[in-house]
Amino acid sequence: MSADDSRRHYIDGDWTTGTGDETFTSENPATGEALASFHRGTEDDVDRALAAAEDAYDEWRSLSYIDRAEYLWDIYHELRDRHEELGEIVTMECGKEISEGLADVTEAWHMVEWAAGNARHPHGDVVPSEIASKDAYMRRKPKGVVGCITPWNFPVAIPFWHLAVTLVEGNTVVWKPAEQTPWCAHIIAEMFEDSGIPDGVFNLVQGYGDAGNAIVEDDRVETVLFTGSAEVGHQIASKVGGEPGKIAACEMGGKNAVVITEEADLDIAVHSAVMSSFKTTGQRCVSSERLIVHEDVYDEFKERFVDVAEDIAVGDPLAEDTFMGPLIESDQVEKFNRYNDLAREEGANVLVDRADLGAEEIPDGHEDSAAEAADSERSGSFENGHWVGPFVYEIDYDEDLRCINEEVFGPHVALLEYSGDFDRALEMHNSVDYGLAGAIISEDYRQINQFRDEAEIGLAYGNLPCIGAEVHLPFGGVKKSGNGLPSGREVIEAVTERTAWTLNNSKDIEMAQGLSADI
Ligand code: UN1
Repeated sequence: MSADDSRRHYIDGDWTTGTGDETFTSENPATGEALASFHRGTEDDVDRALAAAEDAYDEWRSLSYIDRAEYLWDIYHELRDRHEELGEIVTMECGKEISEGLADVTEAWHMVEWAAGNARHPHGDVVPSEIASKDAYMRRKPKGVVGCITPWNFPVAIPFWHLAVTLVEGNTVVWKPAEQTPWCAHIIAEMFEDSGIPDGVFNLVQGYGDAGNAIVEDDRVETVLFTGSAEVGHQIASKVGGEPGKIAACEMGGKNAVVITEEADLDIAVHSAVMSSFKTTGQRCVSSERLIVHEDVYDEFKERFVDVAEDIAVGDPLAEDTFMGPLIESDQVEKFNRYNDLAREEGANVLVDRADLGAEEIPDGHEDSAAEAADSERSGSFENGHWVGPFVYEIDYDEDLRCINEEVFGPHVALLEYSGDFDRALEMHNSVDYGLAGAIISEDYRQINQFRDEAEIGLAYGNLPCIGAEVHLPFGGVKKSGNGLPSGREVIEAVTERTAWTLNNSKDIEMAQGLSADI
């Protein structure tokens, strides 16, 4: 692949190679094969994109909600029409198994549907004034130019979490997607182009952290939406935090847990724990790496969970019977192995160790797809894939153990036994610095309600896995997991300002709080 063949940035309504001469390649994590090559964005490219977004802003914000939403409805239909093709591309580029690739696209159109649908249900509160002759209400206004930085693990859904509401509300956008999934980003930009959205309203700069940083540091950007690692999110938040009026809404990782009490239905417990820990090969920010289990049910739960983990189907992500695809890249495999070693050093009793799963163990169950045939030569070999299987251990609980406090982002799962009442489970659950997602498995409504009220997390589930949030609910964390909501319905708070509007309908002036209006 030469630089000329590489796919371009989309800036001000044009496809451009940008000012840099470097390119980078998107790879299939299951095979290591190159999928496509892309131009790597520079600070100058970001500068141009921001200038375009700034120029486009006045006209875009002056359109009605309904008119702005029309462009998003076009994209909604395209996402639905191209569901299978896009789902396969998601799977090929980020390695998650095909039902997850398809669900990623479904989640994207759900978000677009919600954002564009709300154009016919404008937000804002009408508030009764304490004075009969006054009308009071709250209006929303767009912020201006919004910078979006998105991760690889939901390469279609999460961009739409950021983009859909932001654009419908009248902001313009410069977007830097993850360097691991530029192909999905490219297709999204093509959809925006096809929708006929005015030039400069939506801009895509492909590339790495330096391009993302240029967005974060630029004064023209009022709001940064970031979803990704805690490390990068905290850097962004501290950079932006010093500037009055500018905000960074960051949604980051977790060290999430499923709590299984002595009152649990163990079928639900095993099912929920397996889904929470192993879907997406443990690479959701909401994935669970801790299972906190009451002593009364511990042995039975352990036996059943271990049985499933021993057999869970790791393999070709395009094959329908696969449960877990590969990890995203070799650095992630190294990190996973490092944390497995650390757990051993910290005293783990290892129950399942399929970490070294070799490529020869990966069944090749997939028929070549249309998308693959069109876009890449399938090597048919999994030798260069980033394969791992589950690593499950039990360890005596100590709140300072690093292996149960630090996020691994892989199928690395600790079983932690507790005794006594539910307060102890909650104490263990809340002892980590993160606070994104968690679940309780119990038939006791008092325990369930206590978990809902006292678990220090933004997304709490009862008798369910702690993954699989719906887009029209708020999505975000507390503590080290988030400082805002760049996701789900609440993104509107980050990308709009509110004006409290009060209008006098009388010829007299009457003040609130009984303040004298005599002059
Ligand atoms: C993520 O974990 O990185 O709640 C996003 C879920 C999905 C989104 C996950 N709707 O599992």
